[in-house]
Amino acid sequence: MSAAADHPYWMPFTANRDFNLKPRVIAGAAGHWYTMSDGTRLYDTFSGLWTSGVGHCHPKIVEAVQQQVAQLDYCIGFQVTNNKALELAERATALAPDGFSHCFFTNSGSESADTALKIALGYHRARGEGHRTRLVGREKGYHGVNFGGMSVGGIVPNRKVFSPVLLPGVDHLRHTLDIERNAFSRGLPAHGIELADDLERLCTLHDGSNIAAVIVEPVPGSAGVIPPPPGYLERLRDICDRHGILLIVDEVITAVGRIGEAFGAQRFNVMPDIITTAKGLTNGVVPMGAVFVRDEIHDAFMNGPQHMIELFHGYTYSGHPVAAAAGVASLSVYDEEGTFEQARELERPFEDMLHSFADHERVIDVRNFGLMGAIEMAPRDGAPGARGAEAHKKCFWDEHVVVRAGMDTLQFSPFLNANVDELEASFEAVRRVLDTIE
Ligand code: PXG
Repeated sequence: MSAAADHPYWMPFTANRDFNLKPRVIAGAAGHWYTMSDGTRLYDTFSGLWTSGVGHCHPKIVEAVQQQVAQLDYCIGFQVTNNKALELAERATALAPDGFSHCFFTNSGSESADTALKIALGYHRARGEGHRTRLVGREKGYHGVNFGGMSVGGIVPNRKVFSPVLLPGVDHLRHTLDIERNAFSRGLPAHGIELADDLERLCTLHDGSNIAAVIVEPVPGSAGVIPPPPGYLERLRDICDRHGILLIVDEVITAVGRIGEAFGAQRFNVMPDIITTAKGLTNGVVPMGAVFVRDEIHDAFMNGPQHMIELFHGYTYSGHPVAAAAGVASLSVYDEEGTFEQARELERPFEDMLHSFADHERVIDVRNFGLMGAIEMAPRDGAPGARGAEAHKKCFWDEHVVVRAGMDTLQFSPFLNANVDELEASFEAVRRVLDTIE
């Protein structure tokens, strides 16, 4: 790909014109490293896009996918299914908290979010509470880019253009990012539990009996890693219980090891009603998501004439056999290699590496939980986002390290089985870049 080339690919969440000036194109990967066509290796500090916990092209997952695609490439998923989808549902629900015996397959986190919202509405209606239609999200929340997830989401640029056509009847809790009170907290920040009471206020305003569900990420990722204050999720759970509201926890990032357990629900010991996942479910190898539901929710649909479809919802590729094979192999690898334990062991060194930036002159906050981390830089005067974009490009071209920048926040999602020395070296590279950018 030559410099300044225009190309037919309109890239997602990308400054396409800027990208075209000097395209960053990956052609291969193995383990913790990407390679470009000219053979240059780059260390991946973001494990794909929070996706590839055990590294790229893991031989066991590659083999499982190769075998599956040769044996059953696709199979209709409506009224017929395939053995791999059944196997993955067994394996995945076995990892889920007690009382989550069913999951619904999707192809992405966005589809998981919209599926969860639809299940919540359908559940209330099936129980004769069809008046519960209101949905509650949170500022800075990210639940993908489909209309449901976008409506409950709280990332302003993602919503701005579509504002008039977002779902009606949606409110947002305030976000919990409070740099003034919580800057440089290690792990959960001390202040902000009272922000959960926003839900109680909405119940007072609308009457709780009109609210179907609340959806939050346990630790918001896209918005720049925002760990909740201790007790915050418990308080949301409690308010939901008092008003009969479902708690949907979006674990597209946090599930399968990113925070050291199969699910954040287990790490935080707060049981949601619905859990959405994607990304690490297949180690990012084939797109797939899954929505896990509590038995009571699933069972509420299992009514009416037996020959009738209970939920008019599904995707052509729900339970795709090749994706399911990647999922089964990934869960096996996590189990055999003790991946979640590895993630837990890496938490402390990772936290130390991140917080070594606390005294850097550009840095205004460092946040972390599990293997999710963020270094927030002060924005350049009059050019918010410029410093982040520059840091990202310099890391890539000068240091051969792939980091993710969201505006002026650098985000880190190390491999769950990262090598401490390699990770450390990548942070040294990031430091060199921060030292040199304006
Ligand atoms: N929910 C959550 C919590 C996510 O993090 C989605 C839903 C949507 O998933 P799909 O598969 O439809 O993209 C996500 C996706 C970032 C970043 O920079 C994170 C995501 C997407 C884009 C950027 O952290 N997460």
